[in-house]
Amino acid sequence: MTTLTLHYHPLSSYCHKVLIALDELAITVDKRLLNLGDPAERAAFLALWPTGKMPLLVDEGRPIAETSIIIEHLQRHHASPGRTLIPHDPDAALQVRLWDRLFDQYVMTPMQALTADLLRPEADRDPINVARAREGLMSAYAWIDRHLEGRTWVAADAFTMADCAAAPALFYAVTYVSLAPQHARLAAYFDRLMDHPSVERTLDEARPFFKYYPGRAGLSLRFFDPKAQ
Ligand SMILES: N[C@@H](CCC(=O)N[C@@H](CS)C(=O)NCC(=O)O)C(=O)O
Repeated sequence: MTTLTLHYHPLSSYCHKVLIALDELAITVDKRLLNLGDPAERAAFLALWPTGKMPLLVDEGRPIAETSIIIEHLQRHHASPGRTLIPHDPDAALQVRLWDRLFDQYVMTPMQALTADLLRPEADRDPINVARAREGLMSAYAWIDRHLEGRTWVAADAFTMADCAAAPALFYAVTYVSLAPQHARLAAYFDRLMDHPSVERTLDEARPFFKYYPGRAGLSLRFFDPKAQ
């Protein structure tokens, strides 16, 4: 019987990061769908973890927060034999942590700012913030594209925690700022991520919820067909 509970929402990019990791490490968890729009649920979740950010893993009653820490915890204590997302070599592991951080800070953060702006009433939208977030994504695309020269995965020869971060960050980011022709390596990496089985399964699970995603107009038909809704 699993001792693990994951508080999550199927549309959340950071939740996707952990769901992909769980799939890669072949770990089963009890999933609890969180509705932070419900005041009672939000209050109960804040009592469990004060930042109110999801996902949150609860391991035998102990809250484990922050996606990179959650994945390291899962790797250390629950990974199935032979499954790994963080290399044993300390320097190689540092590269994985670096690229995990880079995707969180420089792709997830501007992407989340663009979603947050869309969720605001029209009068409260902030074009300066939006322009800054879009520029941030364009700049990140350029340096990630350069880094990908000669690489299959972003931080090591194998799929790692950094790719778990990259997949949802890029999946949602391209709905706001598409990849330009000069980002051919990044576009090929994006396709590799989207075709990777753990990513595919995670996105398949989210599919029924994409109709609620504020940036759904930018989703490709592969993931969301407005006519089929
Ligand atoms: N640094 C956090 C970020 C988590 C995060 O931003 N989660 C978003 C969902 S993708 C969230 O909980 N948003 C709800 C809110 O801010 O109220 C992590 O890595 O876990």
